[in-house]
Amino acid sequence: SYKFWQTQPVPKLGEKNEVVEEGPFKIVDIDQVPKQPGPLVDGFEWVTMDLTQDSELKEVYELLYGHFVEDDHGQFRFNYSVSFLKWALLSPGWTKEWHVGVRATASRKLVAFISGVPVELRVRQKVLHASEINFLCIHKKLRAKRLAPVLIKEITRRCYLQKTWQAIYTAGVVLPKPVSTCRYFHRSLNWQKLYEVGFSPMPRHSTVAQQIRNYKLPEKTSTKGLRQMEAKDLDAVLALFKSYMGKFDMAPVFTKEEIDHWMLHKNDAPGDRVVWTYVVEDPDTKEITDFFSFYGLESSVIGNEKHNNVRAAYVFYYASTVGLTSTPPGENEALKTRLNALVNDALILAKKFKFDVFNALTLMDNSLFLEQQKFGAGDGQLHYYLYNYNTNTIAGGVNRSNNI
Ligand code: YNC
Ligand code: MG
Repeated sequence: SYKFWQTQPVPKLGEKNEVVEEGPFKIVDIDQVPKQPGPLVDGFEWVTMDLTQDSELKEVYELLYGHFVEDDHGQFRFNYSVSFLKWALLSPGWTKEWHVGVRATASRKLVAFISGVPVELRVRQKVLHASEINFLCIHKKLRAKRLAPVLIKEITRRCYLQKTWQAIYTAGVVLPKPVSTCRYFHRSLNWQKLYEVGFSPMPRHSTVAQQIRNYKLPEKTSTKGLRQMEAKDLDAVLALFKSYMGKFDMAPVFTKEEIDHWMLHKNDAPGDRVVWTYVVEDPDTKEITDFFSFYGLESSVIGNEKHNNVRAAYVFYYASTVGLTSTPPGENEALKTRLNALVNDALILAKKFKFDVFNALTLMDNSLFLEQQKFGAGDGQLHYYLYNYNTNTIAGGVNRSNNI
């Protein structure tokens, strides 16, 4: 019955999809926003985490490692790496006020967390100065005690204090009320391992050998002019990103600094790399005609004899000049051909970097390549939500690092 959510500035679940005038549900008077956090249950206290300190980052890592999102059968749990958390939580414009923890007063143990980072989010023609809320996590021993609403109200207060009146967030659960719902698709890179951990079933009448053959990939990429993105490509990638994202209902509006942050791998230890971005440089004109990116995120495998983790790569952003010449999205043969070539190369590269599976959501132009590249529908859904913004249904979500 959504005791908490029905008090919040979000649409009601049952409401008909009438066309609404898009805008905030409420205008907040900053003078009415409490300057101090609300009360917490006895024995616990609010803390602002300093994630520039490796020790505090490690505490968030440990909390999520043991208690963050699992699949429906409790077989897998996301294992966000320390470098991933740095990437996701210390993005341009970050503020430590939005890295909110709850500690047990006596032991100092971190038992809950919620975070936000700023994002300029375009919803159709309007650009919202929003926060992106992620990594809400409560220790398993403190579940079902109505702590989640307390955390959500606290991050809301802290967003309001920074004059941020809207937020975007995603969840696997249904809440009032999704603006968009996407499905997960998975493309096996290491079928045998996925089979052994219980992620991929053996299709009827198939064999291990047949499955391996089915997912076999060429050794080398095929797109002429494909190479890793470098700092010198920032302006070109930003321009391509801007024009390509223009065809979708909802998308972040990135600055050059944000493209730099989200696309360009910064020097972590080799095993800690988070994001891979490739560009296509036309051999004749030297023009950057396309780019694609993917990020890496492990899941822990719970209780398997042979394997501890599954290494997944996730389709992140991409753009192609091919896709700019015709509309509407989803009806473009030339783009379909191009994206299939690019994604096939992405699969080859991800395989080379030892990923076991390549994941994608049903958003952007992904429907143009999912089937041909042998992605299969998963059982997971991802719902997209906007806080304090009434909007008509949006086709496709927005691809962010919080696709959970
Ligand atoms: C969820 N994922 O419906 P009602 S996603 C939001 N997002 O409220 P309790 C959620 N709300 O129905 P528990 C939610 N899951 O009574 C549950 N709820 O209105 C609602 N799991 O609270 C739920 N991380 O404390 C109910 O439940 C109320 O102890 C129940 O805690 C929930 O990061 C949770 O899946 C999820 O750690 C913290 O189960 C816990 O079960 C847990 O009794 C594993 O809560 C990890 C996990 C969630 C990942 C994510 C996005 C979060 C978005 C939060 C909403 C942000 C709103 C915008 C704020 C800024 C505004 C501005 C400006
Ligand atoms: Mg609770």
